Amino acid sequence: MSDFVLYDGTADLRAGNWRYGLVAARFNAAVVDRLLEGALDALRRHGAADRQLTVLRVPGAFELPLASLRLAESGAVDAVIALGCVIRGDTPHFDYVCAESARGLMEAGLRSGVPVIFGVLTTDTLEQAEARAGGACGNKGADAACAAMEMLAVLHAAHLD
Ligand code: INI
Repeated sequence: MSDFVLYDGTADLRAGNWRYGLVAARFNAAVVDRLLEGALDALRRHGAADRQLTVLRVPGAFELPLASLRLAESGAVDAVIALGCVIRGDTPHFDYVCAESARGLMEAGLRSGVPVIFGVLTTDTLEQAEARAGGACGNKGADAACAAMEMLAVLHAAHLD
């Protein structure tokens, strides 16, 4: 028997009454659309109604942080799920786009105090991205939605919201 206090947001995962903001890049839309579908499907399967869901489309992964921060600070949502896809083959500035997207999304979460989930694929090839957007490796959009629900649940259970 352990004496520590455990808060685990994965127990009985559900969307609850929380409001979710989904910010999705248009760049590599064929992949990101599938991430968005996966995220929406996961939220609905866990009980979310459409009135709890707000979707923003932005140009690319580089624009995800600002839109996520504004949405998080607006008070309109309880968690933000940022979705994008950066493919190394597409651009010499792959590393900048990935790094700034990740850094900016982390900053958006820390500055706003609202969970901001990193649902951005960073792959070498289109095939690797497709595999993670509803293919052989699952759907990272659905995983990101589950991470948002888990964060809200664990912060609430631990009286940190
Ligand atoms: N944006 C992406 O989301 N994925 C990419 O692979 C990508 N590539 O390859 O360049 C990309 N670039 C656009 C970038 O996110 C900005 O929208 C653009 O630089 C304008 O600020």
